[in-house]
Amino acid sequence: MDTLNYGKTILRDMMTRVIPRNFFGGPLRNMPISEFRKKKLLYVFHVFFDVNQSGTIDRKDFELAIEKICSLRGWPRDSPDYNKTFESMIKIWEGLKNKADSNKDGQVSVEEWATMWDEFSKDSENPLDWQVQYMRFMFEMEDSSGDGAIDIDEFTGVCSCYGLDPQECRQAFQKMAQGQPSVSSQQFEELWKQFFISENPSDPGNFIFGKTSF
Ligand SMILES: [Ca+2]
Ligand SMILES: [Ca+2]
Repeated sequence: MDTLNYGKTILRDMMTRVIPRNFFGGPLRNMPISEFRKKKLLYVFHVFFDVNQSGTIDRKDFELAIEKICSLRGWPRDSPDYNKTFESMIKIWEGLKNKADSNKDGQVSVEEWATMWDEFSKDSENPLDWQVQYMRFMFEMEDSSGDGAIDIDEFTGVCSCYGLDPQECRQAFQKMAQGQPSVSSQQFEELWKQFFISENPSDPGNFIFGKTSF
């Protein structure tokens, strides 16, 4: 290999390490959604839904998430809490698949995912059933003490079980709760909607999934 080609190879190698995968538009480049909202949608897709990192969401991801959540809580297989979690999660998956899997291949792709949330952003007062079920499920999972509010430790416990840095989760909670010690279910609902529709990076709802910036 001559020096020029060697230089090109090194440069290409460096570029692929330094430039983020979505720099040139990524999988959603043809969609009329702002870059800020695309980043948020892809983040939730990859971190909270595509648990086995296959590039799509399907039932296997939900089965893995059930195991993750139940082991975090210390709920053994076939215990009532395990079975309740299993039923809720599978119902959420069925609801998501029925609404988002438009080509009916049993997988929800990044494009199908973003299309569905873009529709939500245009009519957030009328969410889909699975979206409401998932939001409530997340709230109940985070509210491990069951007192109707989420505090910083509860929030950090759940978010970090999805592989997030606990320190960043704590900062995200503080930004989301805006100085309050806890977030009620009603506040959670408003913050949740804001995550999916907000175009303003300083809105508190942007931090509801444990990340401090996009
Ligand atoms: Ca997957
Ligand atoms: Ca599909």
